[in-house]
Amino acid sequence: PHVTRRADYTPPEWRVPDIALDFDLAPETTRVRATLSVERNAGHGPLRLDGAGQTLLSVMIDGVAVNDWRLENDALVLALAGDAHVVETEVEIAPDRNTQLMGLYASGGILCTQCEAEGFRRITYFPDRPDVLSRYSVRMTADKARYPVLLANGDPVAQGDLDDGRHWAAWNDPFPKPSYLFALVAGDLACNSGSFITQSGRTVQLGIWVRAADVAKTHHALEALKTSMAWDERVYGREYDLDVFNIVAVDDFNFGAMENKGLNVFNSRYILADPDTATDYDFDAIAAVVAHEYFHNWSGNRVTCRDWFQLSLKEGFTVYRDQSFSADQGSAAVKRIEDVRGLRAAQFPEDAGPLAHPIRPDEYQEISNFYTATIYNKGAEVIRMLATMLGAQAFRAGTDLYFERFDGTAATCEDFVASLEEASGIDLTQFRRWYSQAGTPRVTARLSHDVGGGRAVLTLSQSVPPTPGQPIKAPMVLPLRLKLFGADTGASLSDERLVLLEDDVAEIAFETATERPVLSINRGFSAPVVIETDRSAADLAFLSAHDDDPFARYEAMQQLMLDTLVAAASGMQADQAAVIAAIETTLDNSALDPAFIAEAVLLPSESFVGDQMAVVDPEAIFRAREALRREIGRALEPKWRAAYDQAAAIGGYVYSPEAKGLRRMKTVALGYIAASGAADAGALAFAQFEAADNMTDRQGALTTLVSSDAAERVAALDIFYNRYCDNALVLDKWFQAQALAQRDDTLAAVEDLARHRDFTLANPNRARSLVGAFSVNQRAFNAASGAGYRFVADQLIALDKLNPQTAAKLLPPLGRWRRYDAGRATLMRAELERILATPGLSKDMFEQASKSLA
Ligand code: B3K
Ligand code: ZN
Repeated sequence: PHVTRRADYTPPEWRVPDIALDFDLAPETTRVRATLSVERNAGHGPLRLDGAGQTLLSVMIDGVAVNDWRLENDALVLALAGDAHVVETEVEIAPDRNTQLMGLYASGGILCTQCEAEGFRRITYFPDRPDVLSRYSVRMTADKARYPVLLANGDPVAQGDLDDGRHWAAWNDPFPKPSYLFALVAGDLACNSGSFITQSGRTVQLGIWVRAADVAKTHHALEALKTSMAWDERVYGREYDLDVFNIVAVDDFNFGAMENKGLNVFNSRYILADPDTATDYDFDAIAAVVAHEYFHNWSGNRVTCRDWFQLSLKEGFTVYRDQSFSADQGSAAVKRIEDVRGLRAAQFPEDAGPLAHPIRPDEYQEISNFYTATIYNKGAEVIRMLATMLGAQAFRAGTDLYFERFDGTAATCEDFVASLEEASGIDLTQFRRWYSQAGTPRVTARLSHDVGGGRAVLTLSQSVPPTPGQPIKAPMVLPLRLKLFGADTGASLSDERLVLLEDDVAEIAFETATERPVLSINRGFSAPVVIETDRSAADLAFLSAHDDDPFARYEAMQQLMLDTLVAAASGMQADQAAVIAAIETTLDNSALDPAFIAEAVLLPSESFVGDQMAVVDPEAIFRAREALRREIGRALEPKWRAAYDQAAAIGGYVYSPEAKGLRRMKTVALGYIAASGAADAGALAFAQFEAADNMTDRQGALTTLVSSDAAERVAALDIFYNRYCDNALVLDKWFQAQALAQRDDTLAAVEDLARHRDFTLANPNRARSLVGAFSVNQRAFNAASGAGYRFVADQLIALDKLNPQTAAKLLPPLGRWRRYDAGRATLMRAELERILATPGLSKDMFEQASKSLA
């Protein structure tokens, strides 16, 4: 396989300052005429234009048709005599046969594009790399009845009707951009429009384009867009730069959304919402993704990436920006808990497995495989650590300098770090290891206390585990926020300190400790590391009740629960009582936000428990967790019922942080009532399901019922299906709920669902809702028979023929074989081998499967 290496970067030989594109659009055959002004930039080589899959019709150089071109690995190679020329090509492509959903494709009658990372080459011949920046002018012609709306990047310039029932539109984007940010859309779309006045007083026209029937579901997204625009002005001083900003929602999309300049294209699941069809989680995710794509206008578009190894330059930073934005819209503590939970669920396992890579990778076979939780979420944690170390003011000075210095260019991670370094005066030499070393650092913390002397010493040590290609690691810079509390009085024994652990081992002395201190460490999750302490169950329970950092409180409770679950799953004595008492204290604390309580009392996931064990035993973990859930449910049943009734008393649906917290609490309480085995649990859940005036309550009840043996289970699934079978996004929830069900028959049910008439691998959301969800259902996926592995491998082999990118994204769970017993490991490896032996396997799948076996 061809490997691309970061060290091999060379500047482009040719620049393309201007490109004019002329599209004659039709789903079966679209003709694309491209006119490139090219200028030699470096070297003496021919002009090499990337391509993939198109039919080349003609080539002209400086207005003259030529035949002395050649195709080399799909690239069009032209020998050019001088240093500046005009190159014109004409090609044909077939959008409605494009099942990969990269390049120009059709989704439900809409023609749309996806170019990041390397999709533009599937549209026309071009140096398809992010450091070639061009001004684009685009003309589109299409049938007016089928495609009344024609959109592209930038600002609209002109439009007109032709006499054959066709019409045309021209758009211009004045900002030079890389090809991955190109977009066009043609379709029968309706618009929810709005406007935003920027800080300098310019009016921007905003449009969210969807099918006419869906316009009513776009208000939340439009509001989120306006809020994001104001937030980026206020927090980063970044103003929008074009006269229009359009968003289009399509049903078939490989990921969440795409930040094309002035024309974002979204997976409809991150735009469409109303209370009947979208959960609170969906509403929050919509605002976060709208904000994320909008923020890319500066962190990604105005300043873009030099090469794809720098992907985290835009993605890590933009995730950090959207996380901060969301934290500002509601409870920052709950947002942090959710983000850390997501990091631990997706990124920590990646960092601990065969696909581990640094946030700035050194090599790739297929760049699509590197849109990972590491690049995005660990990347965001790295930016967060920088913000913590610099402080708000210096961090802002650093980002200002970065935006100013690199505006209009293709930059590197190094450029970003150097800007922060220069603006703050802080030496980030060692910190840069976060960009080059993979693996989650582990920190051991031991606190010793000298009773007479009133002195405490904290000994910290760090190690970074080996990862593929990186057997030995150097110590990282770990910013750890920490504080001591008195075990007897609960008083703060120290101010919070920010300790930078830079060496393998360090000792920190605290002078003020007269009573026995309890350590609160990595408060706010200030560093993305695993902390190992010897704190007792009593100390953890104490912190879960008294710590003044909400994240640390949550964390203490999680650690207490984890210790109990790992012990139980390993056949050791487990202290259920301490967990139950800590939950009770939390439930009783009326000063706490219900949204926080709901997060704090939830047990860690089965997979997270598995991640703590030397060998994952999925059955034992499931049994231990269910047993603990049952005990928590039983012991505190009156409290769960009281919490439930209190939350249920909120009345009609409102979308507010308070109401969301209560709805969350309601479903968490319902889950514990059901876990207790109470005879009326099924009826209670079904009543919630039937009476719900919103999807959060309805889905919460359904999820509870789906994992139960309640008589109401099948009825609820049928009612849900019949009510929503015409709504693809809600039907995804129906598939997903069953794939995640904690039941003995989940695998069989999922195999049936894969044959359901509404199941299709052609739609990525549907594929993920069944196959993706099932493969994170730890117990069902890891059935000792290997049938879960076989099912997923079968689906991925089939999906790879349609859509390699989406298939390859779903492969990593099969690569976790090192974490399991020999029997399961053998079965998983056999499926990986079978995938690798499949004729015509994509390079996406080849890279993932071969690395997973290594
Ligand atoms: N930049 C896109 C992701 C593109 C993924 C290509 N495989 C969305 C985002 O991160 O905002
Ligand atoms: Zn992004």
